[in-house]
Amino acid sequence: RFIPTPDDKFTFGLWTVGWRGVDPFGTATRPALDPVESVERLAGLGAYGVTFHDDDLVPFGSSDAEREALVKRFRTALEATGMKVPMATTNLFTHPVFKDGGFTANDRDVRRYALRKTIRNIDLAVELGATTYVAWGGREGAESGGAKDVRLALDRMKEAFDLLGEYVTGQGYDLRFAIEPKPNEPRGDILLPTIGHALAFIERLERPELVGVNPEVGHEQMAGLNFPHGIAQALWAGKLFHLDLNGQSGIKYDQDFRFGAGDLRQAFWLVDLLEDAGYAGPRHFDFKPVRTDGFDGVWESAKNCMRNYLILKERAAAFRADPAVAQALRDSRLHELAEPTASDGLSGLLADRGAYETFDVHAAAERSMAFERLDQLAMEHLLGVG
Ligand code: 3MF
Ligand code: MG
Ligand code: MG
Ligand code: MG
Repeated sequence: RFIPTPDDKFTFGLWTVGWRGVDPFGTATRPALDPVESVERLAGLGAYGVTFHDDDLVPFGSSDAEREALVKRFRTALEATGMKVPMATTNLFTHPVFKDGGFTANDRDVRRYALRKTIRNIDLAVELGATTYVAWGGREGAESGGAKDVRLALDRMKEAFDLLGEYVTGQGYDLRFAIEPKPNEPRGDILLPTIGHALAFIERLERPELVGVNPEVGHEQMAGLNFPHGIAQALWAGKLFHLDLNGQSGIKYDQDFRFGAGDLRQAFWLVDLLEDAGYAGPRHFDFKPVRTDGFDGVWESAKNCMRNYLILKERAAAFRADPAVAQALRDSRLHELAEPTASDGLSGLLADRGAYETFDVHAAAERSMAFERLDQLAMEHLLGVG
């Protein structure tokens, strides 16, 4: 049980299993992983595909010939294993040239370089079959107030996405962008810090239909936000183009635990939501295998990201199928929330004396919402005793 297959559409960033354990206080605890080995191992575990930053596949500064050879090897591994590349992204944060950002760096030449670096990898992403291009603006931000004029930076951010949209449209590419919000780390404050900020920004673009979001569990939780709620709003807006699954315990640094670790109850509601909404995109893991472990822990945690998703999927389905839950949902009047408030229109609402003049406010106030029973049933299903 809980053995994944490619039909489950689980994907992993090359940078996840390939993370060497470098953190702000310590050097690498594991050697580098060959992307080809990652593809083969993940395929063996039942994954659907991999994703990558340009520099994960082709180290920064490689020559054109080196790039060609690396891509060729990678493509051969994809073909041999049947692994897909549904998404790719750009590293605009590691090299010191991006210390003040990529698309919103104060230095104009850095911004132009960031766009060219992105476009170069977009071509490769499309060649490898990707249909989603993620943009995490990790260095788009500041540590101090005067360092960034945020309104101008947003102008430049919009300019970047407008240019990228123009590029993919001109090339006739079947590629959409997904902005990944994060509140802070590595910058003191990052622009487009939450799903909500990103959704509002997207509506100001020239081609809003080309741009959605790539929310990460831990990133919203770093801001103390409820991740399933954010995902629900992204779905409601038709903007959930992709997502990063992982684990996080509250408002801390970006922990990137395997999926299912950290806030388990939000993970349960997230899987319930994705499955109920019929989300058809990849279930993409962006996690960091703990630096205390060797490669045993790397593959163990990769396997368990998928396993935990499948366990939660089964638990959520059991919750939804339970007659006691159906009754509890009725008692909590979820079906009423699905009804329009004024199907009789504004005039009907205004003419309805029962809506106000004769409305029994006290009786309505006394009705229990019965949420405690509903939540306990959810918890018992989550714990496997439901
Ligand atoms: C950082 C992240 C990033 C993004 C990645 C994809 C290194 O906290 O989550 O991972 O997911 O750049 O755009
Ligand atoms: Mg992250
Ligand atoms: Mg994270
Ligand atoms: Mg991420």
